[in-house]
Amino acid sequence: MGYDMNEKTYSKDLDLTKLSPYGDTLNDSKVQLSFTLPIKNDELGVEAAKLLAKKMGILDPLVAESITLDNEFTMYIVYGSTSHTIDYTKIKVETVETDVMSKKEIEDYIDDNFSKNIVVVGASTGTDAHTVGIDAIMNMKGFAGHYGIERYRNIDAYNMGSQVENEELIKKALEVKADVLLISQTVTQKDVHIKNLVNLVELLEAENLRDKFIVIVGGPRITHELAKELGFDAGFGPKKYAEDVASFFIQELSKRK
Ligand code: B12
Repeated sequence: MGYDMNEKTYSKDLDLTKLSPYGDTLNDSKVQLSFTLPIKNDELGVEAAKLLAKKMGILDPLVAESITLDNEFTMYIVYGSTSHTIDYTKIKVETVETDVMSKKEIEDYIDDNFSKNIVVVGASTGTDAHTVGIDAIMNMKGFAGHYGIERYRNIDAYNMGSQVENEELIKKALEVKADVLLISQTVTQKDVHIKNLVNLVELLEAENLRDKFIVIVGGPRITHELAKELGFDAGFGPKKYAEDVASFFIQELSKRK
């Protein structure tokens, strides 16, 4: 039953068509969730949290913590078993399909395939004030051991920072003759990112500029599938770095030459 230490494999009790969380043992379906309710921290609140968890399909919910945030707000941590499973064998995810190269390979590829430096303009756009994502991709020092594209010897990178209007980004892109636009979007509340991203594509199309640039979006809730749906060339989410996006855009630029 469960993980076999000798075989270093899971036993046949693991059914990937009915995948459920592993807590203490295989298939026990244990989960932990936390949420805040706009009520005071008392017995009634604990019961409310438990009932809500049951409605979410959590069996035998245990309210392990109720934390007072202020007089009218309480945060709950609830343990229990989910009553749901998913069929892992049927999952399909649309991802960017390019060979990811190292920084050196990317620089060599640019030398071999282009007669000039690649020009990239990036920003966190609209009302979005989060800079860490775009900095992770673009800044010299990079992120988590991955240098940003500013450090690539044959990429000219312009990082415009945050809260940059789409019009401003396009203006800069034209001014520096950009090949690639990198957009970062972190705040997704009330779908503000969708409106802003669609607005960028519409502005580019209205000016007949859409095909002039490779347009890429990234952020914690961005998927390649969403990006394509919105009219972008690619989308990158968490655990993606400068090499991932640079590998994509140099190969794409090369295809379009
Ligand atoms: C730091 C932070 C802030 C700072 C930002 C400072 C700064 N200079 O950036 C401040 C305090 C300003 C802030 C403000 C707000 N924040 Co804030 N913030 C965060 C926090 C704690 C960390 C974000 C971060 O830096 N992550 C690290 C980077 C490296 O990760 P990343 O962005 O995902 O980037 C990676 C990938 O996504 C990808 N990537 C990202 N961009 C791009 C672009 C391209 C082209 C590519 C290829 C890849 C790529 O590559 C990166 C490396 O792998 C998160 C919570 C959390 N722990 O994540 C909340 C969080 C993002 N914030 C949130 C919110 C709601 C806000 C506010 C609205 C709060 C408020 N009510 O005022 C405001 C919004 C202000 C605004 N107008 O934008 C929510 C967003 C929820 C949502 N999805 O909408 C979060 C998730 C917190 C939460 N749990 O509620 N925030």
